[in-house]
Amino acid sequence: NQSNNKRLRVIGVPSDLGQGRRGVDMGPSAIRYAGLSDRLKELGYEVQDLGNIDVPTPESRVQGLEKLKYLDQVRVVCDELRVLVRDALQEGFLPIVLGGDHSLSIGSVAGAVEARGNLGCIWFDAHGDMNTDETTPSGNIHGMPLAASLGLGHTDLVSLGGFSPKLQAKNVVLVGARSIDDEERRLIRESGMHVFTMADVDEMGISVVMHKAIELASQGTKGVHLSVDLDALDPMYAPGVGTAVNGGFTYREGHLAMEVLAASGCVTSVDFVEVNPILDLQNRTGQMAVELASSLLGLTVM
Ligand code: HAR
Ligand code: MN
Ligand code: MN
Ligand code: MN
Repeated sequence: NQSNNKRLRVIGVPSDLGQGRRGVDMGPSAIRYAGLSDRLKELGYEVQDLGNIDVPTPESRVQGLEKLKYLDQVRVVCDELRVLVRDALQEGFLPIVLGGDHSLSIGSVAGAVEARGNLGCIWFDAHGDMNTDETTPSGNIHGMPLAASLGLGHTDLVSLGGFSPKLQAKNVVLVGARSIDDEERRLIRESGMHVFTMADVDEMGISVVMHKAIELASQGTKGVHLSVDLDALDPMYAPGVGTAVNGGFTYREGHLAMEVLAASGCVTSVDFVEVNPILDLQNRTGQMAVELASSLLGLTVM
């Protein structure tokens, strides 16, 4: 349980293999430079930073004619991350994974489930990340990690760790969605996973949405993997992302979401992904990731 785990392990994944806009490979540096470790130490945590996984630079690879871009490399990176996340949990740490593009979550989810068993998943994202090799409009694997975790898509992505699916749709909750491809929408509906769109957040308020999300993700599970795509936030607060979509969370909605999660103590592993310092304004998005992590891990005002 998060609330009594005072040991954190940071794992950087400097990958931009899963998407088209270069620069997201510098995300882990940007988040570290915004002061992640110090902030978490101030909250009373022991913080171990493992540094970065080795990720090949696209320029050093020949991109074949295959439909899924850099599939082999993405799989190798995700598999390495799977082992590190699994080991962190087994050694009593809460893993904090820094991205890097969202394809890495195929690995973090796999490792978290391997270590803990049945897990729920809360996925903050403007997008669905529910494309498969058959539905992808782009060939970018960062549009597929949630599908892969639910057992949908290319076998190389689905079979990581030798088991599938990683997650059960009834315990998966997407929050903040506002840009879903038509085919993705069909897959989301057929899967039975839960979605709270930005329209739902507008109607119900983020507090109600989060309480519902936590209940769904926690039902019969041994914890919750939280995956935070910074593009869930409005570009005003997180401009440094490759695929920005207007109409996202305000600063306070983002923080209240984390604060409700903190109070519940349900989160057992977490990713912060898609931070792209090249597109950012003075590391605002890296800073946002650090502040969200602080709220998630229990920064209290009073
Ligand atoms: N749905 C589109 C695709 O599959 C766009 C992917 C979105 N990019 C992300 N994912 N940042 O959250 O290519
Ligand atoms: Mn790179
Ligand atoms: Mn995403
Ligand atoms: Mn996204």
